[in-house]
Amino acid sequence: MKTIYIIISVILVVGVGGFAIYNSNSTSTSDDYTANDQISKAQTEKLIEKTKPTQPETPIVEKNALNEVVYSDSGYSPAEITIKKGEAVNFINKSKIPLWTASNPHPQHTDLPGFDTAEVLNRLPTLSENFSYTFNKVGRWGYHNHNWPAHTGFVIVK
Ligand SMILES: [Cu+2]
Repeated sequence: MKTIYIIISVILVVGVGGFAIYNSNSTSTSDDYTANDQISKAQTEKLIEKTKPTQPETPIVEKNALNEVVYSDSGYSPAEITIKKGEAVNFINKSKIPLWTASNPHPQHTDLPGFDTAEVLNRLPTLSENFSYTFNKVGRWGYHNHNWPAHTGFVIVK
């Protein structure tokens, strides 16, 4: 008879204890679930970030970068610009005289034939007229304003 009481009390202890453990586990499990859920979202975002194709963000820059040289009464700025082959340079005229950008040497313009505002426009450049030239030949090209040859610059094409 005593044995039955012992068995029953053992069952009760185990049962109550087990229920208590189950309860505490289920509470913490739901907390853990939320935490895990947030972590897994963050991890998923990281994974998505990592698995993104590693292409350059702006491949357009390669070919169509805005290479700008401003010409003022004090000359070309920047006086030296480095670009990639196939890119264009925009010469912006903010001076008081017409800008006739042309390849060195002055006055022949033969270092880079064709790099000559008047030749490209097939007329003389007018006042405050801008000029864009695409460089398809690698090199260090010196140029000047044909209307003011002391003002010079370089385009380095790589
Ligand atoms: Cu010249």
